[in-house]
Amino acid sequence: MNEKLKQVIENSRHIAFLGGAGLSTESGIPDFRSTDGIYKAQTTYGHSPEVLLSHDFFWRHTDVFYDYYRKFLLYPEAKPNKAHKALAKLEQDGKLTAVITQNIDGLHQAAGSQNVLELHGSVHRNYCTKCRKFYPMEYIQQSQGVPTCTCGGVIKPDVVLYGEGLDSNTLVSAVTHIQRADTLIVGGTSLVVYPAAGLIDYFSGRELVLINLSRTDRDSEATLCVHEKIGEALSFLLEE
Ligand code: CNA
Repeated sequence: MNEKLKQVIENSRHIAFLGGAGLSTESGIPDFRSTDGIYKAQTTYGHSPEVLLSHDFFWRHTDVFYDYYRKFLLYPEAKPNKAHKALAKLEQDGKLTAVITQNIDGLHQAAGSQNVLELHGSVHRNYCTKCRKFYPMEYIQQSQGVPTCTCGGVIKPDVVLYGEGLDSNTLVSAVTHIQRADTLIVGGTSLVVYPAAGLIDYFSGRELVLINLSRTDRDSEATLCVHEKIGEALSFLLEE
């Protein structure tokens, strides 16, 4: 157990958590930058995930987008891991005010977290671009080719694609939680996707903790850096 991490959490009263794809690798969902996910996408489709998951690509090649999306972005069997559960427990204990996530997999909610700010949306919500009717993930999974609504409109995942803006209410709420926090824990993110990565700049509290397998450009600003699997690093919270 990392004693310093334990101490920081014990001494904190208002923790905000900012996370990314690394949170869910221990649930079997690959991230973008440390696995062969990118390689697979590039060799199969001839484009990077950033291109395949862009607004332009969605509208120009909707069928290819959905082929990639179903194979690489939907993980109906994935279950929350120790990291998701530890964060849910910290919230229940009254220490954690918000989970701010770049993930779109819904695993924080599945673990029991209540205040989850999904910066990039969720695969569990999909809407008709014509009449705005909502559809669950299962509908996308089970449909063939381009999923369409009963009204005939094309269905789009409620996921922020590259080239699209983030929901402003979610962003404002994320900034507010970070500004009010005495501790910000950042975990499982390479901190290269903006504006999410820039949210760290709003933090002016005492402890900035980075928990990431690989180094990030912001490591030097942290009061504590933990280069471990985040599920393992936080698992002590589940033993208390
Ligand atoms: P990223 O750029 O793929 O970075 C992930 C980071 O997590 C890397 O630096 C890894 O070293 C680190 N990491 C991997 N596994 C662990 C672990 N077990 N413990 C600690 N660290 C780990 O992902 P970001 O989230 O930074 O990039 C943002 C993109 C990726 C967002 O737009 C996401 O929507 C998108 N994404 C989301 C998911 C998901 O919802 N689960 C999966 C893949 C990509």
